[in-house]
Amino acid sequence: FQAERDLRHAIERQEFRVYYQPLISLMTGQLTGFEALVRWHHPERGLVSPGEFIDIAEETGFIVPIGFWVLREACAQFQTWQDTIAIPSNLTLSVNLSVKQFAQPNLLDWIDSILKQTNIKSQQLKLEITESVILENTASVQGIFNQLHQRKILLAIDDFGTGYSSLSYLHRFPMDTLKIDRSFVDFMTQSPVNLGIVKTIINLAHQLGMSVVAEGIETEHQARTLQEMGCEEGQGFLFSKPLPVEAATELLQQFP
Ligand code: G
Ligand code: G
Ligand code: MN
Ligand code: NA
Repeated sequence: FQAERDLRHAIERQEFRVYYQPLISLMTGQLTGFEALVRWHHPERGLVSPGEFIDIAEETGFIVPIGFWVLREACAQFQTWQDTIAIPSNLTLSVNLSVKQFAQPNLLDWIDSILKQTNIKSQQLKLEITESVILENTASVQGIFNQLHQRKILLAIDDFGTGYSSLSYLHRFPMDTLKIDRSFVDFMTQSPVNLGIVKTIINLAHQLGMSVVAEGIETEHQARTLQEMGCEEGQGFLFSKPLPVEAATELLQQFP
């Protein structure tokens, strides 16, 4: 298995799929949106998860076409759902953007053209960015964030707690949502001190005007604890794994 060699042709050979993981309101239990997560159906290897190829895709730069393919595919699917099922207008679609995509001079044109082609309202699109994006090139990234914010596209900081960003400088960026990394959701239940740390992150995020999503929720206890601390949304195996498009469609059809 040579990921680098095989990645080169994976897009044209239509080997990528987008899976959709539900986000749930911890307050009401309602579906609030989906996160688009790429999967690779390798002809010999079968289903390859991003953990096995995202780093190589980043290093080789293939993440740029892959990332834009995912954005376009997920937006097109969202449009299909809007056209065929009466999905709530406040449902959001979250898509991950890599550092390498941020370095593309035509990033905003790409996003604009995808939104235009698919008729998705900018308020329904949430772009997930890791802390490394902010650390990479603060000045130009700030300009791009401001432009996305002007378009009313939502911005989320992903995997919060695993990198180096601090809440004290996050306030300089127009972030709408902070996603607490799943390692913190585990860590939280290990001691009262750890619980206090997570509580502090949630409170500070709220002070800075951000909503909070907790990732990797696997137990009712974790969900209840986070809900009591004011965390708005959750994502994790307790609610649902990332779903292939057919299963996500079924879920939406059951939506009240
Ligand atoms: O879905 P899974 O938990 O296996 O994803 C593993 C990692 O791959 C996560 O950190 C996730 O953010 C990342 N990932 C999944 N899909 C995409 C994508 O379309 N673009 C980027 N840049 N990262 C993705
Ligand atoms: O880094 P990012 O948040 O984009 O990645 C989300 C990844 O986390 C997905 O690949 C998904 O498969 C994985 N994931 C989602 N929910 C859970 C969970 O409850 N437990 C674990 N272990 N992984 C999860
Ligand atoms: Mn993510
Ligand atoms: Na994450």
